[in-house]
Amino acid sequence: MAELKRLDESLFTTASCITRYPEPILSYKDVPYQSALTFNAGVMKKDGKYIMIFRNDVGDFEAQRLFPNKSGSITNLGLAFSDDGIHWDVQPDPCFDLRNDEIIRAYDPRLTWIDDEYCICFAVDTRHGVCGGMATSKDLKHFDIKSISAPDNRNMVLFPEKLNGNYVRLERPMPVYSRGGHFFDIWLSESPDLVYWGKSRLVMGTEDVPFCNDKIGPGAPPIKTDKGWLIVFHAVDIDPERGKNGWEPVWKKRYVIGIALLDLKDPSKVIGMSKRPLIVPEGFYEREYGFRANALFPCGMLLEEDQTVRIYYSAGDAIVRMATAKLDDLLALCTEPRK
Ligand code: BMA
Repeated sequence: MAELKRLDESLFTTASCITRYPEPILSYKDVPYQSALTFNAGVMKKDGKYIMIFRNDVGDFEAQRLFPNKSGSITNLGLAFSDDGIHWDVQPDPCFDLRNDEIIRAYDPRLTWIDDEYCICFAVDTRHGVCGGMATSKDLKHFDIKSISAPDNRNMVLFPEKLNGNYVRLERPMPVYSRGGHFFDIWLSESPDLVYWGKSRLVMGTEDVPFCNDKIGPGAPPIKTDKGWLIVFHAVDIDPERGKNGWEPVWKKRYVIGIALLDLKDPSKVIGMSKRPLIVPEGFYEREYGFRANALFPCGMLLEEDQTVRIYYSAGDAIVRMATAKLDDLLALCTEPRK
């Protein structure tokens, strides 16, 4: 494995334009069926209502805390609705579960509204590798699986409109032979029909991100602005000195949230990126609580009428959180050096 880049620790502060909602907005306590960890939630807004699909790891919260990795590994996806995007009404049953002899779990959903239907992107652990899947739905009850990629690939997010006649997604393949083992970058692919994907090209390499020495991955479906497509992504750094960190016996990684701007016409071109993280783990829920402390993972982002952006992200692989910022401040972070 290639040597790890040493990172400047002073980069790791949260941007001052970010305001966190103080409490988790979803935890296992909100779920009316078996649940231990609720996280990595795709969120969108339609007709004034907020819609969330979240990853639900089944088990017992206390057992997970005391015996991580030993208390079962069943995952399904839950569905929740909300009038304010903060208080959620979780539906009585999970909405999505692909388990069979080959598929171990579908997880980490992202939600996009396109062509008058929902499109959900998800990761799939199979017995022969990790894949990225996409499905459409009119009612979030019945899903039409459009594609499941070859391994290893995941973290797919779909743009909310076609560009030059094609659907466009960001994705994160995992090249283990050719990139030194652990440098995984953000790519873009196009499709005429959500089934066949091609014209793949690199968007952003890990080496472009000063607060990463491991991997990056797309976070939420992009938001269209006058200046470009606004994206959030997760960026990971490894410190071999880190030991136990959360409930897992060993966890040497930290996941932070980054922000960038992509060209409106050709979103494989990065036209701006904050050289510092947007959000880093802070406070009890992000640094102490949960399965894997110091792991922030964004899967949802939406723009309100008053130009506030909401970012939905998970902490500790255990809860969903929400933070807000003004759109103009986020755009400025992508194009101007931060003080
Ligand atoms: C990633 C995925 C996510 C998870 C994150 C942090 O590699 O497995 O599902 O939230 O790690 O543990």
